[in-house]
Amino acid sequence: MVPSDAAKALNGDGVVCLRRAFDDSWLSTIETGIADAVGGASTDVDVVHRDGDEGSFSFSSGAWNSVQGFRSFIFDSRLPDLVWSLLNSTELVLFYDFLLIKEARSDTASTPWHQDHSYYPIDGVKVVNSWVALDDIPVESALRFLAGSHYAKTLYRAVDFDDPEADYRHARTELPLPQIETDGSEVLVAPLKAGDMLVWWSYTLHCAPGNRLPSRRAAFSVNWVGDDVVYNGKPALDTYCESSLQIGEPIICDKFPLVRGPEMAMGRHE
Ligand SMILES: O=C(O)CCC(=O)C(=O)O
Repeated sequence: MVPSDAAKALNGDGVVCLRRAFDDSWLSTIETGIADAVGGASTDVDVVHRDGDEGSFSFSSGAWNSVQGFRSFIFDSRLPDLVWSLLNSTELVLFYDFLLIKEARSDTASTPWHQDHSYYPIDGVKVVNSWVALDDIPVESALRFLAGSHYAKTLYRAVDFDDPEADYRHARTELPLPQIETDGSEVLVAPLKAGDMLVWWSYTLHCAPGNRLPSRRAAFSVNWVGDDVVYNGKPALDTYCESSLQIGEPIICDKFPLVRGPEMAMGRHE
């Protein structure tokens, strides 16, 4: 279902771009979900308007259970099969969804360099972010990735998105981020069309500029874990935690459901 070289690119670079992964009809389903989420169905929506910016940026996390459009996209589209085919895992577990809208001219809504994994209370390396562009995104406002930065499985200090110089309250390692872009490392970036999907490992370092363009720049991402992942109970945002989970155990539960796995295969009717 995915180009044969996609897994190779993901494993080598830490990120891969799947062009035209979703058609307009699935994008409309997500847009319906966005209207519901910002209209109150998501209990975890933030709208931020920074002084000096014309546009706001908003985000919502972990809303799939209460937002029908998100749920339908996550469970009924080809998303789980695409991701599962890249994960090299006997299981595919839904971790959380994330909506990020950078309105036109939200100039300062930049995303600092970070690794998603620095924020998670889990151990394991089969953890991916599948990030779907909802608008055409030129290079100017596109995500940047540090090529191969997932490879060493080094976990860097979590940064505070509002103030990259501040200590993040869920920090769990003192290893500071390297000086990216000034040390000659290769930074990957690509312009995207609405419906293109990026998939990257949770250890891959990435960042994005604010949106200086006169049009919206939005994405809906779904984060997944595989069969090597266990809960470690370290402090993290509520979205990533579940108090009933045992340390050292897999995270499968109502909040983080199993979406693909061997025991879900149908038996043959004799
Ligand atoms: O889209 C962006 O600007 C940031 C997305 C991101 O860094 C993430 O989802 O981890």
